[in-house]
This record gives sequence, C-alpha cells and structure tokens, in this order.
Amino acid sequence: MLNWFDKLAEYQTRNLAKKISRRNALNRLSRVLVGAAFTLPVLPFDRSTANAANAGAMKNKAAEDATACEYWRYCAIDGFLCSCCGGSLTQCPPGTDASKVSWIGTCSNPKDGKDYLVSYNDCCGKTACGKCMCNTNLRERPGYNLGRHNDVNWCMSNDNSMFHCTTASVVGLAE
Ligand code: ABN
Repeated sequence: MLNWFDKLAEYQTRNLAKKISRRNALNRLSRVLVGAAFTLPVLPFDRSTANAANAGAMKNKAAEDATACEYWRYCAIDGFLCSCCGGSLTQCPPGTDASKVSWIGTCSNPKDGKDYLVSYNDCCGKTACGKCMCNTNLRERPGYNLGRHNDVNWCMSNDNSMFHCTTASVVGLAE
C-alpha cells in the first residue's frame, strides 16, 4: 500500500515539475517564436496607402524634379546630371563648355502627354562630377546609330574632351 502511495506521489511531483520547469517554459516560448517567424511574413498587410504615396512621389519627380533620374526629360540619358553639379537642366556648370555634338532622345512630358525631342549635351573641360549618375536609355541605339547612342564621351569634338556632366534641352515636339 505504501509503495503504491509513494509511486503516485512521485508521479504527481514529476508531472508538476514538468509543467512548471524552466525547460518547459523555454520550449513553449520557442514554439511561439518559430510560429510567428513563419506566419507573420505571409499575413496580408495593407500596403496600398504606401504604394499610392510612392506612386505620387514618383509622378511628382517625373514632372518637376530636375535633380532626379525619373524627371521626364532624362528618359534617354547616360551621365551625371548637371543640375546636381553646379549647372542646371540646360546650363553647363561654370568652367565647362557644352559639347559641340550631342545625342537625342524622344521623351513624353507627363504634364501634357506629348512626346518631345530632347538634345543631351555633355559638359566638357572638368573631371567627372560624380553626382546624380543616371542611365535610363529609353530608345537608345547602339554606336552605329550615333545620334541615338549615349554610351560615348560626347566631348570628343571639344578642345578639352574631359567629360563632366550632361544637360537635357528640349528641341521641339517630336513628329
Ligand atoms: N555621354 C556620357 C558619357 C561620357 C563618357 C563616357 C560614357 C558616357
């Protein structure tokens, strides 16, 4: 009888120890953490507001910001933006000269939806500006179609052929 009673007491004690032990608590906690790691990333978060805000900011840059690669006139550019290098969208920075030859692109203006012919001129005579590098290349063509090729130093015909940055001037409406 005593033996039986001892066994029951031992069983109950062990059971209780299992339930309140540190190992048990850690075991449960780790299960919760592993479960969260697998389920949280797939939960359907509402990202529509962030996406809409992002799209709005991109549209604004495309229409207004001459220091952003997304600005519409830069659709076929390859170079550092002169507007980040002490010049502007159409003006070379002090101490540099516009390239005598240039390449062209056709870019759509988001404000009126029309296509414009854009002339890209490299500004020459100083070492590379190094700021706001953009390489968008819309409708850009290989070197055998030279006027539409941007991956070349267009300062090649200037007295000082060092490339500094690139401007983007509208020539007129594209036909
Ligand atoms: N048209 C910009 C440029 C300059 C030097 C080398 C590659 C591209």
